[in-house]
Amino acid sequence: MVHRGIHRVRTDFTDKAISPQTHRSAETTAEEKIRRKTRAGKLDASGLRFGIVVSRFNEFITDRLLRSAYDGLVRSGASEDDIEIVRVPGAFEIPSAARTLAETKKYHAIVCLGCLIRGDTAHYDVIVNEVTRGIGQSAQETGVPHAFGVLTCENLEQAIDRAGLKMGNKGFEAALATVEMANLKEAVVDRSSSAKAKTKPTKTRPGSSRRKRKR
Ligand code: INI
Repeated sequence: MVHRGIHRVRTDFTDKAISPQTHRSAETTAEEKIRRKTRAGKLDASGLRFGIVVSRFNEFITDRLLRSAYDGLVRSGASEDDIEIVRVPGAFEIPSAARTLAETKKYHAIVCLGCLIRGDTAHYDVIVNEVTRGIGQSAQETGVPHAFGVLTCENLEQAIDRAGLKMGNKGFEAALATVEMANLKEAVVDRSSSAKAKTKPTKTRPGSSRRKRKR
């Protein structure tokens, strides 16, 4: 209702459907429902085993990616004994080494690190496509999460920026992505097996040497 140009603010909410409190609690309920239904992997690497595949080409950059990825895993709780590092000549060789590691089923996740710089090679695009496809294919066909920490840059400056300068460190990001995805897989597998068995699930571990995660 308007009184001489003054909009009266309604405070006598009797209609519960539109009161701000009701609206807010409906929103909270929806958020709460979504939150409860959502699965996301924790950033907890304790008890998980990781393979890191790192290429030697552009070593000045890939060494920085490696150090940061290693740091990311350890700081997330991974034991240094549970991290295996494999070196390959160039980015092109990353997918096959990653697949070899993944197929052993000893690792919960694989971190792939490399650096491709367009200026260095005429066949840059071919290698980029092959590496991307190969890593994705290895992840999908083995069921082991792989992180893509392969820089694809126009020039050396861009690579430096992504290996610890202006753009953070993609090695660190890749490491955290594997931790999250390994935990997500565990959460989803636990959930589906518990739905089938209707009993409390036990944690699944790749390989025969399972061990309980430290809590
Ligand atoms: N490998 C890289 O990791 N980065 C590059 O920029 C690169 N360039 O520029 O050629 C590169 N080439 C090597 C390639 O990955 C293979 O190791 C090589 O072709 C042998 O198979």
